[in-house]
Amino acid sequence: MSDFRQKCLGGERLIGTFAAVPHPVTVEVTAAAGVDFLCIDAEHSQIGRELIENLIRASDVHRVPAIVRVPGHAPESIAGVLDAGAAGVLVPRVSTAAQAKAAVMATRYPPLGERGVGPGRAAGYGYRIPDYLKRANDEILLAVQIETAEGLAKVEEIVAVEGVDVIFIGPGDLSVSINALGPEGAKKLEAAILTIAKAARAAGKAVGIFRPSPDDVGKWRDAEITFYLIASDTMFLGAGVASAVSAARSA
Ligand code: 3PY
Ligand code: MG
Repeated sequence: MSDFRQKCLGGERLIGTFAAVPHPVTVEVTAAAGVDFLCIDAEHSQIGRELIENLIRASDVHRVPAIVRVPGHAPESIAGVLDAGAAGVLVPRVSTAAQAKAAVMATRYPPLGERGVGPGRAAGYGYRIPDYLKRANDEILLAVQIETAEGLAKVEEIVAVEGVDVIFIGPGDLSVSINALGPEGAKKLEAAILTIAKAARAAGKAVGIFRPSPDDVGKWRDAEITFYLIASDTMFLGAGVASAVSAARSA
């Protein structure tokens, strides 16, 4: 029994990162480093369906829940990663209640949704289907991203959708979509983030956000943002190498 979803819903602060490197070694290294969860990024990384199952397996070795950011809204991509054993899905660019409802339908088994039953890894390759059916709706996390101007304008209707667990803010896309780029746009972006967080909390949803570094995580405590994806394996690798080389050069 995994308590990952319950921890998210209960507002426990969880720190994860994106897995963008298409290799299980990196997932193992990251999982063993102590993250609370991983998000395999199949939206912006070159990670295809067959590889996802092995990346989830690598995370499972260290008992770290792995969710998957699916490339879009197709129900078959959501079903595919859940069948592979993902602890949940992160659905990008959700801008309307209808899109959020469609994500719920694809993620939850009846009567809450329309997910199809299959003999995937999650269900013991067919040998543990009844057991998986009993617990999947309780254990699978559904996070949807609000990261467009339309999503911001329709935030109240999106956060009201039953079956969505986490409203995840994508500041990168949001800043482009609402024209709040760079230092000049910082105030506008922050106001948009706080609007989304406030609406989500008022609707009883957990709130998450992407941060490129851990530097300002404390700043979002008052907004009750508890679900963090900090950078990615590729970003940590680049930052680690750059800082080591610079330290060695100045020694
Ligand atoms: C964004 O910032 O747009 C994201 O999707 C981060 O995950
Ligand atoms: Mg985005």
